[in-house]
Amino acid sequence: MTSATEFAAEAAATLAAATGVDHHDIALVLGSGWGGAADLIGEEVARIDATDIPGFDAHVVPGHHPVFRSLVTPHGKRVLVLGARQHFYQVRDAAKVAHAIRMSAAAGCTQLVLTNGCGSTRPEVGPGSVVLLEDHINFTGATPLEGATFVDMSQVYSPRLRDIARGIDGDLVDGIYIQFTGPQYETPAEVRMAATLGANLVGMSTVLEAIAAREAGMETLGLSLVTNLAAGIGGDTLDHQEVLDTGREAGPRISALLAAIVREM
Ligand code: 8IG
Repeated sequence: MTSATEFAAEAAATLAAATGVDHHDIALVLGSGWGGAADLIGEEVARIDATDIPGFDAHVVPGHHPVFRSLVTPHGKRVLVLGARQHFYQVRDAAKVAHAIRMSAAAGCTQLVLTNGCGSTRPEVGPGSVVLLEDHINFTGATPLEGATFVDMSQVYSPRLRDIARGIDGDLVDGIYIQFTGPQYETPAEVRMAATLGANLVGMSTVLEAIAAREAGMETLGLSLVTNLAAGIGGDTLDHQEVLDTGREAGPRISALLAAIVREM
């Protein structure tokens, strides 16, 4: 066991004690705009402050709530909702970013849904669009893995889970997500670079978490809500309020989509 795995097991033990639920099946990371989904997925069994769990520092970003919720679906599946994403731009430590994912794996989760809000390089895939991640580019220069940990990354985002999502909404498009470190948004030149490299979604999360999930062997789905056209694509400037507004407007629709997906996982 690595020390990261041991620390995750300690966090999972605290989570189990605090929630009274010793095993979860599915973990959800709810990013910008996705926060309403939990209410549709199942009945809340417990809700705890993330900061009560070892490894989760207190931090606040508008639109993010550092709580963990334990849900039970109508089918009896246990869902762990991670509302406390630690962004790389905050902690500058990929192991901290990965800690919630590793805790989920230690708590029993074999499936993971990573959601985010992001920018789009494709004008035809504009604000309000939901995109299924087919692949990603790690542009952070970091990794949560330590030592000679050669994790296969040839199929990060589960084709089976993507098929389930497409079965629910046949209009979902695929996308390739690039994680920048942030917290500044890109320049137009950086967005052109990202597109040249093959990305069409730009963001500041998800990729480092997906790497940790693959290491843990979790079946992973990635869903992006496009909240803005990437810099230089739309002509307008970018601001956080636009992100929040798009998320709020799309919230009910994307929450229903995510709940339907979780039901079939
Ligand atoms: I929401 O345009 C959101 N997050 N890097 N670029 C990057 N992250 C984002 C963006 C964006 N929009």
